[in-house]
Amino acid sequence: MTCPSLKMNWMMTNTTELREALDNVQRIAIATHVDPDPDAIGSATALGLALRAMGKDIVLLCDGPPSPRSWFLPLANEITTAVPSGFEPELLVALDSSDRERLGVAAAPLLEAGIPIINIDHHVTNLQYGSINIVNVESSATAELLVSLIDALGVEITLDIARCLMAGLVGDTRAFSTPSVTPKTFAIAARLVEVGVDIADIVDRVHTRMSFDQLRLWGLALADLHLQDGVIWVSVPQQGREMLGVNRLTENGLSSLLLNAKEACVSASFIEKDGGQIEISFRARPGYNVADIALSLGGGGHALASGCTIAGPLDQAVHDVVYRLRKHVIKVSKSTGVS
Ligand SMILES: [Mn+2]
Repeated sequence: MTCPSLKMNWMMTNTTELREALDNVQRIAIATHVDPDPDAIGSATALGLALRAMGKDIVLLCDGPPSPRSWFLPLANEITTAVPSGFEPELLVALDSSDRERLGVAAAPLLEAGIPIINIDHHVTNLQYGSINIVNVESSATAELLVSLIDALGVEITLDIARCLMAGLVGDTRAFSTPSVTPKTFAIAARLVEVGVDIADIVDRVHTRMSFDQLRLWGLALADLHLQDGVIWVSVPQQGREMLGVNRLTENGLSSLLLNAKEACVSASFIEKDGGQIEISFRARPGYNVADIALSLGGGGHALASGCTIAGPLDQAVHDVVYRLRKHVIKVSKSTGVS
């Protein structure tokens, strides 16, 4: 049982530290995790806009381009994979990233240089790697957590900032349909709608719209669907993508789709990337936990949604990971009678 008043004080201490840390610097790097989702991009762009409103010079760092689901956000076109020469950040704000490695090569030189880090996140797997850690696992998204921080910085939540934050909320909560949604999530969403955010438009852009190529890729994956001991999975070899002419991987909601099968307790999609690395996305029904397995494989996430990237070959990766998932499902089903 957590004590609400203690928690409030803890947050206030951290936001005071945050304010002081930001007051003392001019050039700030904002970094988010590799394979960025709408919460990663929405949080980075929202904080970028807020810090710019405070008169700070910023650079937004991320490995790889934002997914097409986030391209529409203000500042998304400023996200870069390296600090521009001549810009020397004095502080690094890490967003939505459970550990330093997930910040990718974009932030690596700054981590090596040892500049102070402000770690803002909501993942239960967060390793508290910052000089200041603002980690609240009760927030449904990093974007949700950011609202009180932006308030504490005295920055007005403009329509642009609100759209970025809503994209993060809608992304991580699958349009307010996950168990992580709380009354606070709705209170924050209501505030953003009051500022003028068109929630239907954001949900459409973040969740519903899909390219024709992505649907074709799903078709290929679903043609080879497996289910064993409550574990459902698909794998897409690089060759298959080439055959379809789908070279650029967009983030995949495939693992969420798989969990629609009523026989499934956990799902996994394995996608072979260019270069042979295997990108794995996990989803679980309540009662199961795919955070631990992702973490043990060098990834991160939440109990019900996580991911990682591991070495190939694809067949071996599928074999090893499915075996571990089956063991987990069998163990949980035995201990709880869940089926
Ligand atoms: Mn998130």
